[in-house]
Amino acid sequence: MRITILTLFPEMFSPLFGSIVGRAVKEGKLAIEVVNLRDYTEDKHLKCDDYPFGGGAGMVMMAQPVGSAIEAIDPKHEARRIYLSPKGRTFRQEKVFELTEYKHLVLLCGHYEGIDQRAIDLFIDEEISIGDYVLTGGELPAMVLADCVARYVDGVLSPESLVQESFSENLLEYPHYTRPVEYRGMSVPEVLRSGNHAQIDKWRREQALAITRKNRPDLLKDGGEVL
Ligand code: 4G4
Repeated sequence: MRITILTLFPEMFSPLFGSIVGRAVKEGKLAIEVVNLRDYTEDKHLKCDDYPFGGGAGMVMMAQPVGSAIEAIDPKHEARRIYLSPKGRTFRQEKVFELTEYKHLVLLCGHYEGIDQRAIDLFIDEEISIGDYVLTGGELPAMVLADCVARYVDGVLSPESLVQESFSENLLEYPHYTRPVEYRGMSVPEVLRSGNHAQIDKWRREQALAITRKNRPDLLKDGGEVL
């Protein structure tokens, strides 16, 4: 898998290269390229934004640097080209599974008021939002998407941790405990130390159902989605 990120703020992506995703990149399992859109501007002052036609507050990112960058990086349109924007379809786990099927993802990060609509119409396959809130830029959403997809690249996570997830489909996770047995007067539930795995599985299923009912009743209703 290859992920290309197009941004005016490449330095924002350093955290992605720490942690588990960074290890996968170092081990060659995953290629992540961060491309500075400013490198593609044809403006003599390296400008990448301008005032909005029609007036109004803020600046708009110009179509030209975006178009030139995408054409240089994916000339034959073999990549899935994604624009991170609050107007996109809401990101869910099903989309992660869909995106893991592509060899190359291009993630376009907008800033200011967003990008000239012509660049979106000409060069973007789909617009994705990570949730119903507004951020200063698409960089954090791009990192969220890259992290979600990276988990499914071969060898990034242990197969056990992914199998575990598919078992608990449609439910939130049961609570986890580790040592010590007692912390500030609170004990680890007895059943988890019983060694009775049938009982443990039953308890975990009940706990998962209870937390889902409390926090995400929508997941239990008909048409609840894969989590
Ligand atoms: C595109 C258009 C994504 C990108 C406008 C991006 C939230 C999300 C941006 C903007 C974003 C999300 C500046 C409003 C950058 N905010 N929910 N901001 N804005 O995925």
